[in-house]
Amino acid sequence: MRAVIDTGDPGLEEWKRLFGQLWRIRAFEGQVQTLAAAGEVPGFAHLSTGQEAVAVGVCAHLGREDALFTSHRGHGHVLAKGSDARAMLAEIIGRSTGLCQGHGGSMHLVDAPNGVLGATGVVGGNLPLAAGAAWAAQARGKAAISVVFFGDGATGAGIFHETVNLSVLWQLPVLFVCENNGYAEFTSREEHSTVGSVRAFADPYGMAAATVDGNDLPAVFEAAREATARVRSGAGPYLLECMTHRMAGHYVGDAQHYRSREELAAVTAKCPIERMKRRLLGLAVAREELDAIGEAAIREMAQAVADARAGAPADPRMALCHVYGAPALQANPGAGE
Ligand SMILES: Cc1ncc(C[n+]2csc(CCOP(=O)(O)OP(=O)(O)O)c2C)c(N)n1
Ligand SMILES: [Mg+2]
Repeated sequence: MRAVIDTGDPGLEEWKRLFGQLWRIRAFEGQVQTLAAAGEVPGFAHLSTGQEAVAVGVCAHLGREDALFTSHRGHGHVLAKGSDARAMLAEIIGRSTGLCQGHGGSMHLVDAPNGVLGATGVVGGNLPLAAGAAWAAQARGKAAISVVFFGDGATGAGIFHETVNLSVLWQLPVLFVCENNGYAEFTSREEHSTVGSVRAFADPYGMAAATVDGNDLPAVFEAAREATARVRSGAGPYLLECMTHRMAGHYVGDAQHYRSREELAAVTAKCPIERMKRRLLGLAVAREELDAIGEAAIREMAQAVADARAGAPADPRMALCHVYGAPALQANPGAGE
């Protein structure tokens, strides 16, 4: 933690708060896992267990006015940005009290008043949207920046390269945060790409970039502090590659036959929460205080599930509202025959 304390250290109370944020994401997704296993989550649920330090370390530097875009693995990012856990859970289990009135679900969380302009299940689909929001901020002369979280697999999509090229050309205020967990679904990075480091993709485009240990909260915090400050200053886009590991399967229910027991044990040993706990213990924070922070997060999320469940189910008659098509087209396709 020393290096961080020397440069922009937010102080012990803030580190404890951020440790609590790691726990809030872990506890939130623990609830999602239980709900999904019980069949209460329509569609797939992808957990970010093991990757929480990226969400917390980056979002610590964002305000509500900054735009955030995320992927199919986005619960942690949205929570760390400050969205309401109850409304998120209600969305995930299809309640009308959800962030999107239950129309979007786990992979399509949107909370515009909080700057969460969207999650998407289309791998790489969030990248040009983030550049668009950055372009809008630039055109309006606003200080806000745009941040997009995506996986290493998304860099195989052409749209990643198109977006980076234009972002550098137009010097857009966009921060690309790649969570490099070494897998795209069930395929390891070695099996699907000849380019090991995602950071290397920045060089030919002349984009500033850094790679950081994504399981080390203070390291991510410091790297993101530099990256966001640079993007805010008008110096153009930035790529922050966070090396991390997903401790769970690709989705809830993935038996992970493609990973050895040894690999899973090694990944579990790198848990970002345990790591931060050791750091804080080293700074003489009492074990009891840290345990209480985790327990409070678990209680908060259990209550959030109860609150979410109390909401009315999304009304199927509303399914075609808030879409681009005119309501008349949705009412009765057979009319006029
Ligand atoms: C355009 C598109 N192609 C394929 C898929 C199927 N798919 C869902 S997740 C995924 C892997 C994504 O890997 P990565 O970007 O590394 O994210 P991670 O799941 O590791 O967080 C794929 C190929 C999709 N959703 N969208
Ligand atoms: Mg990946």
